[in-house]
Amino acid sequence: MNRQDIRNDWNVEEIREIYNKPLLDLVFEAATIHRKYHNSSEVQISSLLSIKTGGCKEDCAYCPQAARYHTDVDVHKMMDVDKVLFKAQQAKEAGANRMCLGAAWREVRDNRDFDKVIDMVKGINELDMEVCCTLGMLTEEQAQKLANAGVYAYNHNIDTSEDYYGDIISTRTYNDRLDTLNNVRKAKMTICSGGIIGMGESIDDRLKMLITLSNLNPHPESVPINTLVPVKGTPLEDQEAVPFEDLLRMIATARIVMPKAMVRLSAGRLERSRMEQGFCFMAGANSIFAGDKLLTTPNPEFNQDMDMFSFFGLKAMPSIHDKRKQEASVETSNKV
Ligand code: SAM
Ligand code: DTB
Ligand code: SF4
Repeated sequence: MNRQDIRNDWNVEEIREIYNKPLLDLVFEAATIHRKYHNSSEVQISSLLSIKTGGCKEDCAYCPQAARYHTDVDVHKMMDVDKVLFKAQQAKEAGANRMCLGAAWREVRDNRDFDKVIDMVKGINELDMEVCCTLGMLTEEQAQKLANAGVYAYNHNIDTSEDYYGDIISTRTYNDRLDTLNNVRKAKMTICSGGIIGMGESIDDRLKMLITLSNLNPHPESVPINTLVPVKGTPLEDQEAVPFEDLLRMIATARIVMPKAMVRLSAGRLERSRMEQGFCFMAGANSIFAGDKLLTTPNPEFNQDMDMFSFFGLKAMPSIHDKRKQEASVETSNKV
């Protein structure tokens, strides 16, 4: 490993210089780093499931699930454990080997709903699927409980730069988010943290967000780059669409500054053509959310994504369970 590739001290001038390179030079550099640290023919497929929908107390300006905005989202209480396990089984049969459970909570509370989540996590692990959760803020103890139940990754986005955060959310602070990430790290779950582009922030805000993420030591294992899905009824419903070039530059820059992370091409894929998405995979994206729904908004059909994969010669990445099994079988055959 070249030590200089993995850094926790990027500054805004350096990142700006990378971001503003001639487009094809930028993509080439990102693709080169990508191929050094990853198998570039593999893309992780994660399936998202909203286990508790809408009615959230927070005021995140982008979010269709915030109770204070009038959106078309149907509020739904916590799903039953059996139903979630059934959905996980279906996702597995369709080809996903990672399941991400999302709840419209400000923070986790120590109540029966949290106990249910713990049972869901255990059940999904028994299906040999990797489990990720995104449930809002966590204390150290709650993080430990999730880790003990078998949660592999915790998603908690910082969303934008610290400077712009207050324009988007007022009901919690940037530091609240960072505290939870710290608790996730202490509990030894992997960190999935990224943000959203297209909320009216400047390019520098996007780059500062990448600096905050890359200053985490170690880097987040997974960095979702969402493009805003403007939802009617939210304060950001009329935001302008993000030019493709901006998304591509953002993905490539994230790949260069966090070489080992999984960079996830997250919300907003419906608005991108197959070729545009292919360009993102070239520039270092190596993970997607698949299935016809994100949490509450539409996403490409699973079969359409599988066609796209075969068109580009991509295949689904093995889950952490598959990798552990492969390692165990190599160890056994070495002993024989
Ligand atoms: N309530 C928890 C929280 O806020 O951490 C978990 C669920 S929340 C919906 C997860 C993430 O989805 C947010 O942090 C945000 O980055 C992303 N998100 C929500 N609404 C979005 C939208 N309209 N467009 C793009 N990303 C969105
Ligand atoms: C993430 O970064 N993107 C996903 C996941 N983490 C939980 C959520 C996207 C949500 C898009 C809006 C919706 O479907 O409600
Ligand atoms: Fe609630 Fe999460 Fe939506 Fe914010 S992003 S309103 S915390 S569900």
